[in-house]
Amino acid sequence: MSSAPSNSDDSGKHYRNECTGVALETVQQHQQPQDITLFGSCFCPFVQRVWVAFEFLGIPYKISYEVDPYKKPKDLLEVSPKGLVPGLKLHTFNPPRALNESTVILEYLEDLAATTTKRSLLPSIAHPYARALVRLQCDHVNRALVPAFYRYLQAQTEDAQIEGGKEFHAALEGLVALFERAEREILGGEGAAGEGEKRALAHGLGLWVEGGDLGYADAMAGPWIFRASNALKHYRGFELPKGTKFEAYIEKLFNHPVFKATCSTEDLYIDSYARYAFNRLNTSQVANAINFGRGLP
Ligand SMILES: N[C@@H](CCC(=O)N[C@@H](CS)C(=O)NCC(=O)O)C(=O)O
Repeated sequence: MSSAPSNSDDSGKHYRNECTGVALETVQQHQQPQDITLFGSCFCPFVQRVWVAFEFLGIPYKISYEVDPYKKPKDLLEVSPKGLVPGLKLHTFNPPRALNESTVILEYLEDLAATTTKRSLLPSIAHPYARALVRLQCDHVNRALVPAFYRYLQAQTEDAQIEGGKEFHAALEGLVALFERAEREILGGEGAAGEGEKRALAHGLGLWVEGGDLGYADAMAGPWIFRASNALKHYRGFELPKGTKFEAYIEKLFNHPVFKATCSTEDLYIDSYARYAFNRLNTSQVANAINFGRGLP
């Protein structure tokens, strides 16, 4: 773990306004008008989880990616009352309607896909217990992993950084324990007979399980795990946990074509997270909530 940064180490890097790399190509492919417009910012992990869902579920969208949520432009406030990205504008209504909150948007996209593209990031509705296990994973991501990420990145003293590193590491291990539980309880033992049935049961359990595809919890957690591999690594010397299965999971997640399609190059995240790493004043609503011990917005 690196020593605490002092303000003189702060190069003053500003957050970016435009995607780079593969994410930029994906943005360019989604500029035609569609029933849904996604309002986003290139660095935002809450946006990325929604973007991954659009891509995986095959729901047509237009992306408006240069939104600056710190400047609160009028068209963002129209779709997201607190001026936070992501926001959706739904043009099938007249006048258009809107949705905000990444977790709510994810559920909306799942419901929409159920009757349109017939794709899903969750286990089948015929397996309510498996769906509940995935929701437990997501609950953990939102209540433990995400706040731990920001607490760690914003920690300024050496002690607080050591504590933050432990907390974030424990949150990752907690997620792994929940992945293992789902694998054991849904796919282990006498549960599944043939290969076909196993594949059907694995659906929605995510990339952790053998033969699994991207799942709901991967979309929920992936953006922070990715930023741990670049921003946390750069500013805090953080290394993702070792171990064959965890490393294989990371490899599958970061190289999944849908996840990759929403990733910019690492420098974008490193620059965009400097303001968190040096805990600059009024960095964001999330940063303020962490500094004042409040729940995240
Ligand atoms: N709870 C929201 C959080 C979204 C959020 O905090 N987005 C950040 C960008 S990563 C934002 O818009 N910040 C603007 C601000 O802090 O004013 C969600 O899940 O959608």
